[in-house]
Amino acid sequence: MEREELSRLQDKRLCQTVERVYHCVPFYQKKFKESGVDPSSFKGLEELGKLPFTKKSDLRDHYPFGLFAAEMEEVIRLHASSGTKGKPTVVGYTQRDLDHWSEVCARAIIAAGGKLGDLFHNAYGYGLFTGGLGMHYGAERLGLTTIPVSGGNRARQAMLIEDFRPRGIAGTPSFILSLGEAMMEAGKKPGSTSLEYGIFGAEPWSEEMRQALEEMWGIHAVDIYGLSEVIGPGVAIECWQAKEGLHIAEDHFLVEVINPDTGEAVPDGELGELVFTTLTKEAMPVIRYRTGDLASIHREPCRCGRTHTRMSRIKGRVDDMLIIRGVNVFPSEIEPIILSQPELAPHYQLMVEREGGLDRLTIEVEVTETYYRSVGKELQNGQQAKLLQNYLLQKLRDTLGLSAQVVMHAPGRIPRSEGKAVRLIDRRNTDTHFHRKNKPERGM
Ligand code: DLL
Repeated sequence: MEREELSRLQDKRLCQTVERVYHCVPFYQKKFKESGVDPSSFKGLEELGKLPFTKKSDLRDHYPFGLFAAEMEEVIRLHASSGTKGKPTVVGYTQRDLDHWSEVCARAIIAAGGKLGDLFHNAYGYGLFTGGLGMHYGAERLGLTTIPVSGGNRARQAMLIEDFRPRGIAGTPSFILSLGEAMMEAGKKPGSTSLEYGIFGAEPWSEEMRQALEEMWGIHAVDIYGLSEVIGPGVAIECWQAKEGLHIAEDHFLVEVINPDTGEAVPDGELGELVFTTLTKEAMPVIRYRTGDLASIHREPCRCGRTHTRMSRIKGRVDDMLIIRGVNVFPSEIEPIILSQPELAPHYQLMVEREGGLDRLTIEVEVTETYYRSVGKELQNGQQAKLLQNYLLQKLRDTLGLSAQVVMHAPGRIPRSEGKAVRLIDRRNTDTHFHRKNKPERGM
């Protein structure tokens, strides 16, 4: 769609959404009145900045259905995300919402290289998590032979891939990586399966991880982004042709990027917090929803021909930034350094502890089988292992200015993910493991 036509459509849909939430959701009515927004004279896109932000805490405060803008008889599906603690965030869908969601997910699969006749192995978790059912309905909408495998049970998944011969696969990058590993352990080659493309997201991952997945499976690996509060997967997707940013389904989701501290818009190309306004949702539209996800956007058309705005990979979440001895770092910045080290496997965990008022970071990494065979029991204290450890520490210092501890483990010692990987273990406020947000069940 040409940009002008798209803007007209967004304008119209924004006004409809503003009317809807004002009349159907007391929370928005109150917020609009406080912000001086009168839907009957609201001018659409040019006045977007006048609308109040919606935060995750607003969803929690109105748990479970307080922000719904449709009668319960019209709401035919619920999903929820577990969040950090306490009650989950609940979202609802009307039949039309499900139709739109299927459409954006179908588009996403096409952008990733999917086509009619494909078998599609869907390893996102089915359940309250949006990943499984979201991609499932998208694949069916496209007419693909959809295999609802869900997460977990790697050996069985490996067998099904060999026997059914799917062309496409979807799942969290960490799970698909460990699935490939399970195949190799069983003496099979993930690189010689029928798979040609993979749709990976729901957790942060890096270019280096893409390379690892593409090499392991011999596929195109593309990044898919989304969040339950906005719809689920399908908010944005890379195209297999360029893999240069994720195309946002802008006819359904209006994007802004703001400075998380001031709430002001940041210029295109600059990193900030993504904010989305849904344009077609009926059951639970959101107005200027602050995602907490950090990315940048750019608006030039892609070489694949798509005209929609693209967003960068997610760099991290606003609340995931670590401050280690005065150095700000996102967990996602550490991944490329680990993955660029051929002696290390692409599995890691970060542990933050507080000691004497200072935060201390320990990076737990795993060595490859080949490397392990060459150093054997000397992994903890041997000369060769020490060299590798020092090299890694030096790289962290040079690239990120970060001082951390590195602990090296034998192959298989870092827990494998079945859904969203738990990369960060935060022990600053508690003795028990407290996983900030990426609880495994969220992505199962
Ligand atoms: O993770 C929806 C989804 C399912 C997206 C399958 C892609 C594929 P939630 O469980 O609500 O929804 O979690 C949303 O996950 O705010 C981001 O922090 C993170 N996230 C999602 N996709 C990506 C991605 C689904 N491609 C939260 N890269 C979001 C980095 C991602 N982070």
